[in-house]
Amino acid sequence: MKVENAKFVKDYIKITYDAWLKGWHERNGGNLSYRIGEDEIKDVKDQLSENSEFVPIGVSVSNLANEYFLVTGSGKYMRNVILDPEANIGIAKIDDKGENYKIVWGLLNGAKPTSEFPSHLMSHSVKKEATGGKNKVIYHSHTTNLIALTFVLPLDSKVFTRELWEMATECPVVFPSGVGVVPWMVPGGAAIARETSKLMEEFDVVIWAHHGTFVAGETMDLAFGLMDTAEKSAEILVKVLSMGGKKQTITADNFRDLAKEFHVTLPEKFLYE
Ligand code: 2HA
Ligand code: ZN
Repeated sequence: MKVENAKFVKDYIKITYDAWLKGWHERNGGNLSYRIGEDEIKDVKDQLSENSEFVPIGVSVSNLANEYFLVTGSGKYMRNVILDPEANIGIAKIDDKGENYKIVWGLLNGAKPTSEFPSHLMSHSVKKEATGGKNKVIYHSHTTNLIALTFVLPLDSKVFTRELWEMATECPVVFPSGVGVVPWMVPGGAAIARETSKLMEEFDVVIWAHHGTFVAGETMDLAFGLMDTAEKSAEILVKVLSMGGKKQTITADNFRDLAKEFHVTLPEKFLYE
């Protein structure tokens, strides 16, 4: 099967275009990676060229050895993926130590994976372990309202989680473990990858102060939906703060009632008075 016709590639393209329309991907902002399943890679195996050189990832991810990832190209625009997938995204294969990758499809003319590939792979590594292999997607975007909030709220997971939960009743059900916050760091390297992946052990949403958001999900729909839900909640909070702040809200006890009814566990550390 042609790679472009595989369902996981079509799903990937749909998300990149939907996300562009959301306004989260100015210029080359943001990137998406998908850990391709064994069945899925089998269907396109005859389209892959395995003779490219391995290059260092910059981090070590031994539990991802020999896995294949569909990933955005460095400097490539999310809005262009739909126009020419083979030029803007590619399939990277990890070596048998989890320390190097090579491009086996796409990223034409010597293009490289996103500069955030180390953050994606370290987060995949943590999530693969934590979900028994179920998590497949790591997605980074430049969500306008979540970024705006990092200029006014304390850069504290407890505050961000509670404020976002209060802005929409569905939030604690969609991200019951809360959100993590990474203080401002230089993007694109091993240090921010380590900080992000540490928080991914606890959270599915990690906000990079003054930069953007990382989410993890089992499917493209779940990852995109999670980004969309958190960002929608941030948009409401920006409006509420702009109107002079909360006059009433959802209380800690309201959340406890919600948790019971919806069968989710909400950590007490977020339900402070
Ligand atoms: O791919 O979003 O963080 C461009 C970025 C870097
Ligand atoms: Zn970014």
